Amino acid sequence: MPDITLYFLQASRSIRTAWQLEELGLDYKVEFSERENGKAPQHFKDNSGDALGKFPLLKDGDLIVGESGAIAEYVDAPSPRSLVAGFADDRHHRYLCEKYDTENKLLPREEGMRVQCLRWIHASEATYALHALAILYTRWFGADNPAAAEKIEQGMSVNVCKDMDFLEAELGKSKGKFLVGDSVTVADCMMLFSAQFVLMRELGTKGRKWERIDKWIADCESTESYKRAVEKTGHKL
Ligand SMILES: N[C@@H](CCC(=O)N[C@@H](CS)C(=O)NCC(=O)O)C(=O)O
Repeated sequence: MPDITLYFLQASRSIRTAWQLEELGLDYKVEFSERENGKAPQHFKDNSGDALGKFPLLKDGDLIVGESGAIAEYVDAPSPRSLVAGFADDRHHRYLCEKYDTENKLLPREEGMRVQCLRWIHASEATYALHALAILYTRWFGADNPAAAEKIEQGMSVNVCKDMDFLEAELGKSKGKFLVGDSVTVADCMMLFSAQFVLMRELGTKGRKWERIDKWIADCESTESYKRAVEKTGHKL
């Protein structure tokens, strides 16, 4: 069994990683911290051994992997060598080269689905979190200039609504109840937190509702693996 430790900050993207580890049935330890004044406590950052002090953080033996998207690719993706033609179906080679998603459960082997999943890994941060955080930070730091803050929020909410419309439309196209088909993939594991974050804090949503997104969130939260991740880590939104 691998020697995996997940540094888990309460109410954070860390749940993305815990859910993937549960999906893959991996054994892992959790180093958990509540937030203090909304932040990760300094001692937790220091203990994690990573200078940036952001979570999730995964330790696999001596290796430290930061960034939830990079952790997803590290855990789920085969190493580049196993993508080389002729090696992909070699069971022995797969056993040696693919890190932990040896069955291609979370990152499908089929190219179209794989590309979709990779897109969602990156979109969860570079598009969805980016637009939502611009609004959150404006609310936090723009209080002394309410007119400018309002202008930024109105401007960014156009992006957020477009993002959510896109997610809604993609869910409509999926052949199953999850984002990329009828079983959980890394796309769901990465995107769930982003969508919950936008909706719960009403970051640019302008009072709108997205029915398919609401149903998908409920379906994700009802999976046994997600429930186990929440129970094991103590995650609360
Ligand atoms: N892009 C990074 C973002 C990591 C991040 O900002 N995590 C926040 C929690 S969601 C954090 O650790 N904050 C602690 C702090 O700023 O004190 C990722 O996806 O892992």
